[in-house]
Amino acid sequence: MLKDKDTALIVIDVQIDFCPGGALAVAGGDDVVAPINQMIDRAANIILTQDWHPADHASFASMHKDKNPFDLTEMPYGQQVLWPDHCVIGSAGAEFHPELNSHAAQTVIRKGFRASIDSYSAFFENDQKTVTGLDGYLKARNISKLVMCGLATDYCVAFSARDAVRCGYQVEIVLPACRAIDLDGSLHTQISAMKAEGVVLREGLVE
Ligand code: VGL
Ligand code: ZN
Repeated sequence: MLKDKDTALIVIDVQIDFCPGGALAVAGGDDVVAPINQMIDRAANIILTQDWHPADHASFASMHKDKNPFDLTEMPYGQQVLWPDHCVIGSAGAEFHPELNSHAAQTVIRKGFRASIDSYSAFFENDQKTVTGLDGYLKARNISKLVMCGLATDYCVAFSARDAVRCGYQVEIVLPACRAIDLDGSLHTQISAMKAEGVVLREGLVE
């Protein structure tokens, strides 16, 4: 499947800040690198996403008086989790994991670069209106099937996969190449939503 011209491997946010020792470390985050590199070696089309925030990003708890990381707040577009400062544009933590074969990427989609809007999904920012351009890029290249993996299962991977279904793609996520944050049951919630909406959850790597 990964060798097919109409299929793309989408690698979500495999960045230093989401790996152990990083600012928003996901447990086992670096375990995804080896299986993802294996799939990169087989894939005809490879796209990476990169979480990419200005230092004054509204999703950072540090920007809100009396708030702590992982608290909730209301944004004009709805509820938003407040995060520790992470993936700041140009910082070491925003770089891809050094062992990820990032040079194989044909394009890199950066997201979350507007100070006032967070962006979990690779397609739409959290206002669910502002586009990243990924849908146009994929449609222009006649890519209709997506294999997704990376960090974090229950935030950027799930939001990307669910938006991809809404945009008309056939979508699989590769669970052994994903790791979750799991905040207040978010992993269970997102797995259920993905299944209900038609995302295929794979327990093994994709050939
Ligand atoms: C992510 C929280 C904040 C992710 C990005 O990549 O899942 N999560 N920014
Ligand atoms: Zn972020």
